[in-house]
Amino acid sequence: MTSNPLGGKFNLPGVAELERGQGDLPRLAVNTEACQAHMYLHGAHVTHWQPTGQRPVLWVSRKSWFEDGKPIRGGVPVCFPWFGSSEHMPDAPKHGLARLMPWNLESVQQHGEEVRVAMSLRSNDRTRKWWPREFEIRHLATFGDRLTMRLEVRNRGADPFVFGEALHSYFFVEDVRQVSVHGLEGLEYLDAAGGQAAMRREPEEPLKVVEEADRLYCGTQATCVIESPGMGRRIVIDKSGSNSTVVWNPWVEKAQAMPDFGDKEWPQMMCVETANAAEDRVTLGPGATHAMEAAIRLEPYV
Ligand code: TA6
Repeated sequence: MTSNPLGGKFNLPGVAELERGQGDLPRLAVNTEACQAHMYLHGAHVTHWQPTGQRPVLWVSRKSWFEDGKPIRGGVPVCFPWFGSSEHMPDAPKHGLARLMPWNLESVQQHGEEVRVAMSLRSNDRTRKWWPREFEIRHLATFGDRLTMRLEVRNRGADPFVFGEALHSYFFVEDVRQVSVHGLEGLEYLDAAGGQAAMRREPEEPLKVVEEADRLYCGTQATCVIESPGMGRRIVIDKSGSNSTVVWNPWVEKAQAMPDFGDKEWPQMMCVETANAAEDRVTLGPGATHAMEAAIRLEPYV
């Protein structure tokens, strides 16, 4: 058997191996009885998770960049230390810095049918340029018949800091116009679609997306379920340590305006994001750690 020079001590032969992915970027490829998955070191970005016998759960654009300094379009971008635009620096990269740079692979372990991966990012010259704070963020991903993603943020500096974060998850659906999202009924949201932000309230019924949607719901810990009749499944998103949920689909014109998004791809994706954003941003004291987790599983649609 030849050893994988990329993986070294992290390789679990036949189960989890480091390989060159798109754009020649290193990624961990998981292949177990329970699932197949990919996680890039770039952004600690999960791009693929497919439980055995199911179609892929995550969506990635065929036009995505796979390049240092640019975010991957699809999968689960990690947004940190802010969500959306930076409050104080309008020129700073949107959705923070974490999704733009390589993370450190800390460990890969097998526990039964699950593979647990830990990646971390520490404050460095590239992050201090935009955000002069000392931090460490760890992404602990568990790949099995469920996918759990846990972000742990630690303040390594001497002063408190405030941060926003998101697991900006892109789910693969047969047609966004056919799905409904449960868990957001009756909630107030910040509607950012169409350029003019406004507060609105959802009716007391599951959300159906019938036009561009860019909605931030604050103060909610609710589980969300994407009901996808065409694929015969429900995607269940449980969360903890998260008070915000974001729903996004760019629809026709916004999709056309994005260079890394295919013009006709928008019907196949739906973002339901586990986040702490806007008024739910987290204040973290020196030495303290905050954890946010999303746990994703499939159920049959009956
Ligand atoms: O989560 C919704 C959102 O903030 C939208 O406003 C939308 O533009 C999207 O994220 C994608 O952002 P990106 O910077 O990845 O193009």
